[in-house]
Amino acid sequence: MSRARGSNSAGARWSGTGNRERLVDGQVVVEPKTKTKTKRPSLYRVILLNDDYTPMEFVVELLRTVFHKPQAEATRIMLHVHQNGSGIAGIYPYEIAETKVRTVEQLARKAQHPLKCAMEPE
Ligand code: TYC
Repeated sequence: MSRARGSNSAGARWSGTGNRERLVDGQVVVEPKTKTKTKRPSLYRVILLNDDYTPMEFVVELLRTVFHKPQAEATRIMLHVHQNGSGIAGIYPYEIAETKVRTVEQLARKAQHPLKCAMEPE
């Protein structure tokens, strides 16, 4: 429905089709609504995988430096991975999660540890 702009008896403005309408040859033309709503990014879990060789201190250090976990939480996550086979290092939007995975694997490779890391949709 297209309405002219105006105000009600209480003085409140009502916009109807907002500022999307114009007159063309005496006809009211309403532009289609353009999408302006923002969407929250979908999130991904970054998963650390256990192995038999990567030193515990190395994993804790990664959790502190790459995932910004405090010492106690980093230790807790590392032990969880050690005991359960895998665990969540953090939850991030896609591109950030991707960068964390790459950073972990680069640092592990450089230190010659077999540590593996993955990401999965939250
Ligand atoms: N299991 C390793 C060890 O006993 C420690 C470890 C923990 C390795 C977590 C990887 O993601 C990992 N040294």
